[in-house]
Amino acid sequence: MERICVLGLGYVGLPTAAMLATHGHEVLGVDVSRQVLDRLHNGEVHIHEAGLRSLVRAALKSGHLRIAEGPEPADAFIIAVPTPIVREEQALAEGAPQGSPVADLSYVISAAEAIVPHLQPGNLVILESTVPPRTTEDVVAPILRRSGVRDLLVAHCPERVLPGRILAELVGNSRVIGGVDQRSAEAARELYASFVEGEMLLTDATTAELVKLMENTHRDVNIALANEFALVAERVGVDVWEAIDLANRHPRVKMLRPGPGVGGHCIAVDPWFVVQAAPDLTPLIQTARRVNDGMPAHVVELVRQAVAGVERPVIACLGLTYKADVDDVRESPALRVLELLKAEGFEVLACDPHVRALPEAYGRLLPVSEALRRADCAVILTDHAEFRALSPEDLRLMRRPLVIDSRCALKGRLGTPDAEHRLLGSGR
Ligand code: SAJ
Repeated sequence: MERICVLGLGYVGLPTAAMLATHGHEVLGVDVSRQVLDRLHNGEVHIHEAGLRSLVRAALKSGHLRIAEGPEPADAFIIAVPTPIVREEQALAEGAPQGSPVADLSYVISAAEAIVPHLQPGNLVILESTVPPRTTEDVVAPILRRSGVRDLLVAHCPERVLPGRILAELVGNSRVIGGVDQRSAEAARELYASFVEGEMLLTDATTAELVKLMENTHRDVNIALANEFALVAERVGVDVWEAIDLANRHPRVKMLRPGPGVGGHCIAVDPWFVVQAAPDLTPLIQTARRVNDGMPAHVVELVRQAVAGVERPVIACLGLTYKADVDDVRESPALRVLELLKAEGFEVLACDPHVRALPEAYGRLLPVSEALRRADCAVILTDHAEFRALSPEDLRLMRRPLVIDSRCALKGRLGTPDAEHRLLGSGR
């Protein structure tokens, strides 16, 4: 496999393109966003991920990675475009069950259609985007086959990398490779073998789709379980964090962590693709989604209780990204908390050292020290290293040192004389 065209230069497509280009392939990276292309042409990378900028720069400099607005003929095409969810109103209009979002496949369909004019006999097309079961067989393959080109190989190889560890996981993780037939799976295995050191697990395309959804749904349901226990612990006077630590000493128990909800472009989204395929068979998955989506409102309730009696309280929201030490605010439960606090009429200060710009509605981003100085109550929504390192002295800047900690970032580090520390999931 020599020439590879990667469609979509986001969190997955860009690292994959750069990795292939630095492992002996001629790669064309394609993106429809002018802004993304301009930045890459200037040697800038629009995604903040350890090691990615130098890898992309090396790939561009070597000439093995080129960037363009549209595809060109190649030996293999990799589709790594987003599959967001269509919001509830539109989903209802499209016939989805009450309130269940459905997948927006428009980017996948456009990418497949963009490839068609360039297809040649024997080409391999790999879909990496996460999709509802049967999409490769029923949506993507038919578009490609309509080209009339003979001998096309088609596979679904879901990406499984964790933001924050993308480059290491791209190489080290095992890879599920689902072909529409055996030859397709084998051809895809050969392509990934140039840089993947993990196991290559061959299966059919629909199984690969379901495996990917199963992985993220497993995580979502287990986070929902932790969140439900957090609420129970508050009611029965227990600290859920201590209880989870103790339960996890059992050799077959692995509870995850409660928090302000589940965000990101995967775990808060992918379970809906399973629901879409079988709404009548997935009550557990649907409930888990709603439990996690209910957590921001619970955090707001904790704030309301904590500042009852304070006149016109000012609330500092510490951490806006969907998880620690990344700069991604997609589907972030922290932003939902901010919106709900504002809707309740609180004065809210936004603070996140990893975020450079926010839509105007969220207000101006403030440095931590300024936000603390102006606040009556600080809510930790993301456990960035900067917040885990906050000291009693930092909190003494506050008008009234009161911290609501939805991530267990400061447990055991603050005593009552330093600051009042209220922990989500603790009824103590
Ligand atoms: N979270 C909790 N409690 C936990 C773990 C996570 O509340 O115990 C929250 C996080 O704060 C965050 C959300 O869940 O808001 C998701 O974070 P994450 O670190 O669990 O996952 P992602 O979305 O960054 O990446 C996931 C990964 N999937 C799994 O671990 C099964 C990654 O391997 C996938 O490639 C990625 O989704 C994807 O693109 O699908």
